[in-house]
Amino acid sequence: MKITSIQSLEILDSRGKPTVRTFVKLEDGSIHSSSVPSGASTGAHEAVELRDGDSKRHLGQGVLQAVANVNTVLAPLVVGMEVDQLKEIDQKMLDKDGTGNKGNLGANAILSVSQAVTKAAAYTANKPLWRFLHDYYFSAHSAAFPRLMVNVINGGKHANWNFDIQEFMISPSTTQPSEAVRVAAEIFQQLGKTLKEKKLQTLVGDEGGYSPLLSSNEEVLETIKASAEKLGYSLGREFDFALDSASTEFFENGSYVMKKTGKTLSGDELMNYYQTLRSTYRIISFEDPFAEDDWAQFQKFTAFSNDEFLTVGDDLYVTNPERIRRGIELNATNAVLIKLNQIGSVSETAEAITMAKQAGWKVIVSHRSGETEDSFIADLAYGAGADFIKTGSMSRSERLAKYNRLIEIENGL
Ligand code: 2PG
Ligand code: MG
Repeated sequence: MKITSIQSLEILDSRGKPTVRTFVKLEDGSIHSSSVPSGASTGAHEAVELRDGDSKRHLGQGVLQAVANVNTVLAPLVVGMEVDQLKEIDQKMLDKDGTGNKGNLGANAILSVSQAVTKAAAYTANKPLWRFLHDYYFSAHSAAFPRLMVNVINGGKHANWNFDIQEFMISPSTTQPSEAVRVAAEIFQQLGKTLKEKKLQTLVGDEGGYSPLLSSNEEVLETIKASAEKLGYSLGREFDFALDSASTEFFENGSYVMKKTGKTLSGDELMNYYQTLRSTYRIISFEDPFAEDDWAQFQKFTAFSNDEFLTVGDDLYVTNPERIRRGIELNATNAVLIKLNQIGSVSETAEAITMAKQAGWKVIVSHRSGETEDSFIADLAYGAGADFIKTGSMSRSERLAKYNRLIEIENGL
């Protein structure tokens, strides 16, 4: 079926910042839309998120140029094409952009079309999005439910630097979405009660986790653990801990500057600290434990892990197949974080996932800290058979949209 029109809009994300939503219309009159998210702790090597920079509108954060690029440059290119030619459509857009980082037309513009066209193609194939993604890109593996990584305490840039570590996550052991969501939600609710009893804040950060004034990372992990135990859940049995340090954000002149403790650590010292945390709290996954170009430190940590825990590259790889290839050659990590808007098209994202899987790495599909109600990543995580999905806490509807979508898939809806 042919695409008959494409139109884009400036909408707002969960932080109230502009983002792009694109509508694709097909010959039969059906309309399919998708929206793109936006990060705060972004990697330097990410594809370009085009913002207007004009200080009057939205403090320079408007995306009218990206919207115009969809309406006047990408639409004429793609309208008239068969909707199931997804790789060709993506390639046409990349060629038109002509840069390595989508700096010309904007990754936000290109991805919004890429995602909306993918949803339209799923519709014409009469398949749910996850099955379409699976059959088109990931047929070498089976679709499977990911474990959840649920960010119950927010720190770093997402919570005004209450903690140096950006994300304290719990990961329920079960992969059954409704059960995993229940366990995580119960722990989240109990954690809220515990904080209130201690007369601490229960206001939430960008990803829906609490950000109380606790004194240390250890106290955070201890408080979550105690809350879970109150419900009869034990660490290592019903759930594990995972961390995202987002350490690029506190890397200065070759050292890791911990704002909370006032300590400045070398890569090796930070690595030792992680090891101490791991031995006490059984942490199964360390995301961005080191800065985005600190390849050597990643290599050391991964070698040291002996595959007993995950070293995850987020800002390190920015979902870019070229950087992932380098990581595989260097044995820099044993897992990758996947974010569609870091690279800016669905087909390149699929390539990144496939490459990581072939290397035997674990794959974690992720949201951004600025999100919309679009639940594309839930279908992607299941269709690709990703090992984990990371999509925030058990509050804020833009986070729950993804968890709720997994429950729909589980129930065949
Ligand atoms: C991360 C993400 C999502 P942001 O660092 O993994 O949790 O944050 O979208 O701000 O880059
Ligand atoms: Mg991260």
